[in-house]
Amino acid sequence: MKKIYGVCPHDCPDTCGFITEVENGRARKLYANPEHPVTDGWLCAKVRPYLNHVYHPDRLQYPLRRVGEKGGGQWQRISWEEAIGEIGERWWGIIAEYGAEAILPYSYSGTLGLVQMAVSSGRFWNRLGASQLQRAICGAAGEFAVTMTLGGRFAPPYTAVRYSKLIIIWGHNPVSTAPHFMPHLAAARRDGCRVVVIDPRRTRTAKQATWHIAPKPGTDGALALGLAHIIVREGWQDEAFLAAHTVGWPELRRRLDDYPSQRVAAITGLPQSDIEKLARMYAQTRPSLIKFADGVQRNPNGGQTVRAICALPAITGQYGRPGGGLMYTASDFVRWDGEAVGKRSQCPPGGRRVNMNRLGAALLGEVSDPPIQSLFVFGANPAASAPNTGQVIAGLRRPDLFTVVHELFMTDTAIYADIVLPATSQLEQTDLHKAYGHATLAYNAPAIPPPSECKSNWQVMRLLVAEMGFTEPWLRQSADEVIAEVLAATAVHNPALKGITLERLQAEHAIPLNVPAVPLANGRFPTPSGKIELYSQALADMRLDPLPGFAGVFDDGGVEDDGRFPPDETLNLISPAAHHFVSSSLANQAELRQREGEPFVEIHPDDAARQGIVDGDAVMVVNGRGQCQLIAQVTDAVRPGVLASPKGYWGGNVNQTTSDALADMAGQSTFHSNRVWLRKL
Ligand SMILES: Nc1nc2c(c(=O)[nH]1)N[C@H]1C(S)=C(S)[C@@H](COP(=O)(O)OP(=O)(O)OC[C@H]3O[C@@H](n4cnc5c(=O)[nH]c(N)nc54)[C@H](O)[C@@H]3O)O[C@H]1N2
Ligand SMILES: Nc1nc2c(c(=O)[nH]1)N[C@H]1C(S)=C(S)[C@@H](COP(=O)(O)OP(=O)(O)OC[C@H]3O[C@@H](n4cnc5c(=O)[nH]c(N)nc54)[C@H](O)[C@@H]3O)O[C@H]1N2
Ligand code: SF4
Ligand SMILES: [Mo]
Repeated sequence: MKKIYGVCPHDCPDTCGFITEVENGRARKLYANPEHPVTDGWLCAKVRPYLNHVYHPDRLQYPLRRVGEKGGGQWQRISWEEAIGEIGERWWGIIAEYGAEAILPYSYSGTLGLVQMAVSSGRFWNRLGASQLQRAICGAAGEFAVTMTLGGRFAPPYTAVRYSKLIIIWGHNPVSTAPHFMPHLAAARRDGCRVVVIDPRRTRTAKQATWHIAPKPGTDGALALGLAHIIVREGWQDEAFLAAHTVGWPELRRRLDDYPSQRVAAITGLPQSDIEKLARMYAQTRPSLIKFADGVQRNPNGGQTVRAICALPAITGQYGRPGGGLMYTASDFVRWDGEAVGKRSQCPPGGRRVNMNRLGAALLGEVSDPPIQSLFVFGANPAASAPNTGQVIAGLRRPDLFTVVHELFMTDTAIYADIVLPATSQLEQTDLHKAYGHATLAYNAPAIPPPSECKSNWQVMRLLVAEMGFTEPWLRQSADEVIAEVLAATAVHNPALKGITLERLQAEHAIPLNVPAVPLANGRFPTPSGKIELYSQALADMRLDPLPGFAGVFDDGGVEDDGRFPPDETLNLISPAAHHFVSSSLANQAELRQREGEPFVEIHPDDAARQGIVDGDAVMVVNGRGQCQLIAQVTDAVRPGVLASPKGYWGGNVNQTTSDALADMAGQSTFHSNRVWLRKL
């Protein structure tokens, strides 16, 4: 019996360490690494039964070539040589006719590993001169807004909440999406810390809160500015902190005149008294922490919403205080050396950027000169997880598009491929993971041999490298060589990595980074001015509003004004994280799918009554983009006018209806700003 140390590869801030017990090449048990500082000996409900995922009978085993129509489901087994040879032949033809930019790689969150995601999405494609993917589906606006305001993303550790007296969890559902934060929150509550959750839906997290506040979706920017307005009206702001550590306070202060609580109540749909009460509570309780993730910024006003939220701890002087400030992500304690990851300087000029949120439109002609003639998907499932999937699927059906999908399973996307390649699971590959929820680095050693003919992303890249005739040594390294090189290159300019080597990671498995326990405590913010930029000249230069603001939220539902969609029956469908899946990953596990239940939609009793809908009815959510059949759950867990249905189900989900419009910053997705109509079936 061998014990192999690994890392959970999924898109989750906790990035747990786990141990696989292996006997005769077969994994017998998988459980939490008891020594991992954040995992603390337990795994979430999704990953506890992970061996069912690894040994799932539906795992793809061999390369496949489509026979018959696209999406027809008929396949022929081929060898790797044939598969790679066919890809090369098609690509040479496309490159000769259109240039390499006609090839688009599409990868995102199947794994968050350095080698199997970051480097596999960079080096080969840069060398090829392919189109670049603008990776904006998840938190682009929030990341950009935090960086423009504070200079980077430096969340305190989960343990910091032991000092907090008030925690506002804003548009974030950590019970499901950051489970290892919850024991720390529970301990803080036992010590008398109050917990406020701001979410249009009574989530699992909201159920554990002292107070749940349910604004209309997308209006949080106005709420944050309204809170600031009250704080200033009452003179509760920390002028000394503002003077020492911010730029643009006078300008922002004037902007706040536009957000009196009466107006904010009308925008957010909250009682004015609740807004007043929250402002008092936030300003008068110290230390106070605001924790948010990316759900709150998936709307047209997402970037400015996050700017407005970031202003609050500045106005109350809470940055840099133990238990105070902002807990977003810890991603910027280490940023991998870009040149080591992507080798840009040794490649042809970068290809044009294609926004992943516009995949359907791009495939259908929005991107031309050259048109996209080949799509290579790995570690992603856009036919289920991208917005406006009707368009994505219409694009994938294009007869002249050559699509390759590298996957563990025959996903909603893979069924439209010309060539399907079988991928390894995390237990069968080597990788290095930094977490986005905490400052730990962890090494994933392969525990078992790949089943049949499965290959890792990096192995496939190396096959493509050979096929395309590239000879650079950095395209031919082993996974460990890649890790050692990127670590060393990053450590040169980042003291957080001091003394951390590949050898140490292999021996110790998970190593905490050398970072301060209380980030930003020295009062230096890595912005151009060295201060918190309430007013951002950089944003002004980009012709964006330099001050946090609220521009409103609107989605037309993609409808024509043809009478089928009465305006007064509009509902806003939000589609948050499922408890038992990670996006569409793991949603094909029978046990997890059963626990999540049949695809459902939460409907407020008032909205249900208007349509004669009762609990358990089959209903349709529909708009001009598409439709999706769901089971009605009639519940006051959502506010009137709001529907909620989890993301990630296979076989046609709510993304048939979601919008592929982009938000105010960084090309961000706007999933939660989705106007739909409800029909009883
Ligand atoms: N179990 C599980 N865990 C996951 C994932 C998963 O799919 N399942 N996905 C992972 C990924 S990819 C990510 S990015 C993170 C996301 O982590 P979170 O941001 O915590 O997850 P979401 O459910 O997307 O959004 C959080 C909450 O925002 C609420 N919300 C939606 N619109 C608004 C709004 O306008 N205002 C406010 N105040 N609230 C709003 C939703 O109701 C939801 O409860 O989670 C990761 N972890
Ligand atoms: N309606 C709605 N939709 C959303 C969201 C929302 O809030 N609402 N949230 C969005 C967010 S935050 C995100 S991050 C995206 C996520 O969207 P995607 O990044 O597309 O994530 P998944 O749908 O989980 O698909 C990941 C796929 O990668 C495969 N995979 C896993 N490991 C590997 C590997 O090592 N190699 C290869 N080749 N494949 C692998 C898995 O089998 C899985 O099919 O979804 C977005 N979609
Ligand atoms: S999904 Fe998150 S909580 Fe679950 S094992 Fe992976 S990292 Fe840990
Ligand atoms: Mo995400």
